[in-house]
Amino acid sequence: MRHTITVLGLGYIGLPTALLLAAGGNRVYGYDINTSRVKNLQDGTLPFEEHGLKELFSGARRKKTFTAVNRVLSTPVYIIAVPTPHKGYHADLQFVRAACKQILPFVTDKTLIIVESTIGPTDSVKKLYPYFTKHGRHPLFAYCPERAIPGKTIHEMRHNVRVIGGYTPQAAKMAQSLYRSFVKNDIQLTDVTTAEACKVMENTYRDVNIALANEFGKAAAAAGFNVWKAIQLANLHPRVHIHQPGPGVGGHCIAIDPWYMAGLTRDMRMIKTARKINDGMPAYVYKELDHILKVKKISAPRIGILGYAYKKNVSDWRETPAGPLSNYLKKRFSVMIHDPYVRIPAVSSNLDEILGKVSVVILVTDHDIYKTIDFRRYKNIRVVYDTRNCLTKDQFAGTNAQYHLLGSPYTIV
Ligand code: SAJ
Repeated sequence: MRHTITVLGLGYIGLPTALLLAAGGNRVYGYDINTSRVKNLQDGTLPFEEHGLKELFSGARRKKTFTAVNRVLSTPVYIIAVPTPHKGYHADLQFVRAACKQILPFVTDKTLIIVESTIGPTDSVKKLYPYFTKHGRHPLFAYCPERAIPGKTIHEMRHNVRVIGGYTPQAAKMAQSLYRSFVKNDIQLTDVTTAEACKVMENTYRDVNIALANEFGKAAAAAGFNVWKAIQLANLHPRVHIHQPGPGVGGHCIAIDPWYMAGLTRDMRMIKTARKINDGMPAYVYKELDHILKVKKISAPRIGILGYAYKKNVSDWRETPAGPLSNYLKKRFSVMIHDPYVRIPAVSSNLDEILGKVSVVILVTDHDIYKTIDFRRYKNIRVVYDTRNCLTKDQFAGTNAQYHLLGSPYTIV
């Protein structure tokens, strides 16, 4: 065994990290405040699906390298991977602080504490480390933000370059040796504040770029060109990488982290504007659809929403733009929602039934399954509004349906 580690927080990031560390030859304890999650893990049940997680879990159980625990034990290393919800311009550190409080009795000047939860620039130096010094401890402390994406978490945790910020160079080096047990790519070392800024800048870059693509989409609809084709051609330029427009930005990262950057000084305008543009996309899509319905003289449609997850081929629906969009639509129309992955009462997994009952379809999430719908089977459908450029013209050959694409002139098939 190389290291004995406790991971606090067994969610989308903490659990895969714990199991990868266990597979990398460490002895790992996993703690979560959710006692039923701990109990289920002890009984062999995973709390969510993620590609490759099952295999890691059964390997760790067989080798007895991972144990889910109900109380925090004394270990030389602690990794904190609890949620940091968004509170105004700051990361809400209540869960991180609670984790720090739980480990405090075991913390000495030799303990290594690593925070993975997304926090704002300077949070470690100004808010977290002082908690330990106030109690007479000077632990080794590092910030190691995760970069993995839902659906490919395990692969990305193994293969992405990692950035580790140390409160001291010694802490950074120790954290590096720990992550070496499963990270196959480069691990760059820096100070804590730079690592915090780097993480938030990555997600801010994407949010602002998506907002720009959404503005291009609005311009395209107004001026009469196809934004998807224009972006594809613009991206052939060697230094241009425009993102894709869509119905808005969801998930627990890109829709939230930019606020931590936007609050650092008063003179921050672009990031706030980008956030507003992306948050405003469900309302824009609703208005566009309303316009299409007026032009087509469809007065009381039954609307089918395709996709509730925040992005394709995953079950995660945190901050999904389908939420506000369906709320706008439900105020005036009868709405049915389909998603093959999201299992909540408002969402059905019976695609054929929904397509057989609605006159208008709006595609919100570009799940692969929608690419093979044969719209000829549903003579009842009059309008299909695609907000992701997911469907193809072939799917509409020989149908009564009119296909409209976000960010393009109104297409008549
Ligand atoms: N989206 C667009 N247009 C695009 C790209 C995405 O509208 O061109 C939308 C998606 O549909 C989705 C949202 O943006 O609603 C975010 O999706 P995503 O796949 O870009 O990102 P997340 O939130 O799932 O994961 C991001 C990743 N960060 C970056 O790519 C910089 C991931 O690496 C991070 O680990 C994660 O945030 C995090 O935890 O911070």
